[in-house]
Amino acid sequence: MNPFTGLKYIPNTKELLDVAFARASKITLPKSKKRPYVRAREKEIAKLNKVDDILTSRLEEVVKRFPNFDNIHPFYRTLADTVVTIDDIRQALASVTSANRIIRNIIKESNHKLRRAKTPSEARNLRASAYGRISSVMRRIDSRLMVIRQAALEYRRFPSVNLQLPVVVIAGFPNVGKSSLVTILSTATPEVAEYPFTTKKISVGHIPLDSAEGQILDVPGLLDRPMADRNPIEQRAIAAIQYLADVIIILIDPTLTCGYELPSQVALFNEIRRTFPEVELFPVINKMDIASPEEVQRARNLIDLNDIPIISTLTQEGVEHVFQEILGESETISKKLQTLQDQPH
Ligand SMILES: Nc1nc2c(ncn2[C@@H]2O[C@H](COP(=O)(O)OP(=O)(O)OP(=O)(O)O)[C@@H](O)[C@H]2O)c(=O)[nH]1
Ligand SMILES: [Mg+2]
Repeated sequence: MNPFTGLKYIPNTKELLDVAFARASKITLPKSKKRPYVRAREKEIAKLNKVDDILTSRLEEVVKRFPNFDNIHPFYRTLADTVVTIDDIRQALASVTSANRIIRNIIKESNHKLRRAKTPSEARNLRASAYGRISSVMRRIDSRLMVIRQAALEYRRFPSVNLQLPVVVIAGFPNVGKSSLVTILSTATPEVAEYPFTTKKISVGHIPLDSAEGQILDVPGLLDRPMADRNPIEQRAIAAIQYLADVIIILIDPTLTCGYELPSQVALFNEIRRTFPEVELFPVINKMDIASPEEVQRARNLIDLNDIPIISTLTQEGVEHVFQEILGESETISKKLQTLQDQPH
C-alpha cells in the first residue's frame, strides 16, 4: 500500500508567515494595572510565542509526515526517487528542521532581550526585528519547501498495490497497446493514444479471480537499452516488474505501427527474461486485426517460443481467452491464491 497517503498539503513560506504573524497580531492581554512598558514587553513576548507555536509546529509536521525512506517498500522508494530524488528530499527536509531550530533560537534570544526592554517602543522594535530575522530564515528555505510540496503532491498519488494479491504487469515497447489491454481487462481507464510514451505513471486495475481479486498494472513503455540508460519514466515500469510482478505479459506489436522494429521488441523481451528470471513471463502478439500472417510468423520465429498467443485489443479478439489461459498457467498466481485460501479468515 502507498506509504505516502499521510502526506498533506505543504504550505509555502509566505502562507506560513502570513498565518503565524496574523494570529500573533490578534493577541490581546487581559486588563491590568501594570506599567505600560511592562505591558508592552508581555504583549510582544506573547506575540513571539504565538509565532513560535504556529510556525514551528507546522514546520515539524511537514517533516514528521514523511515516512522514513529506509523503512518503506523498495517499490515505493524507487518510485519516489523517479519524482524527486530521495537525496534531494532528505536535504530539503533537513533544511526545514534546521530552519526550525534557528527560528526557535531567534525567539528565545529575542524574548530574553524583551524582558529587559525599557520602553514600549523598544519592545516593539525588538519584536519587529525578530520578525525580520524569522522571515529571512523562512525565505531561505522557500525553494526547499517547494521541492517538498511537489514531491508530496506526486507521492500521494502513487498507486496502491496490495502485495498479498496477485499482480500482473503489462509491459512492452511504447505504443504497442498496453493501456488498451488494461482498459479491456480491468477497472482501470488509462489514457490510450497513438503516440509513444502516453503512459507516464503506473495505474492499477482490478480483476475478479476465482477466489480473490487480482491486480493488473499498466506501466510506461520500455525501450531496448541498458538499465543504466533508462529514464525516470522507464524506471517506474522496471520498479513494477522488479518488485511487484507475479506475472509479466510482454505485448509485442509485429506491425511496426507502434513505430519500433520487431527485433528491438524481441531484444527487450529477452533482456527482461534474463534480468528477472524468477518472474513468469508471457509474450503476447497484439494488433492481429492489421498484422499480416508473415508479420506474425516473423514475430513467432524471432521470439523462438512455441504457441505465442495473438490478440487484438482493438477488436478485443482473443483478449479474454488468452488472458484467462495465462492466469491458469501461472504457478506464482495459483500459489498466491492458495496461500490466501489457507489463511484463517
Ligand atoms: N489496429 C490496432 N491498433 C491498436 C491495437 N491496440 C492498440 N492500438 C492502437 O495503438 C496505439 C497505442 O495504444 P496504447 O494502448 O496507448 O499503447 P501503450 O502501449 O499503452 O502506449 P504507451 O503508453 O505510449 O507506452 C493507439 O492508437 C491504439 O488505438 C490493436 O489491437 N489494433
Ligand atoms: Mg499506455
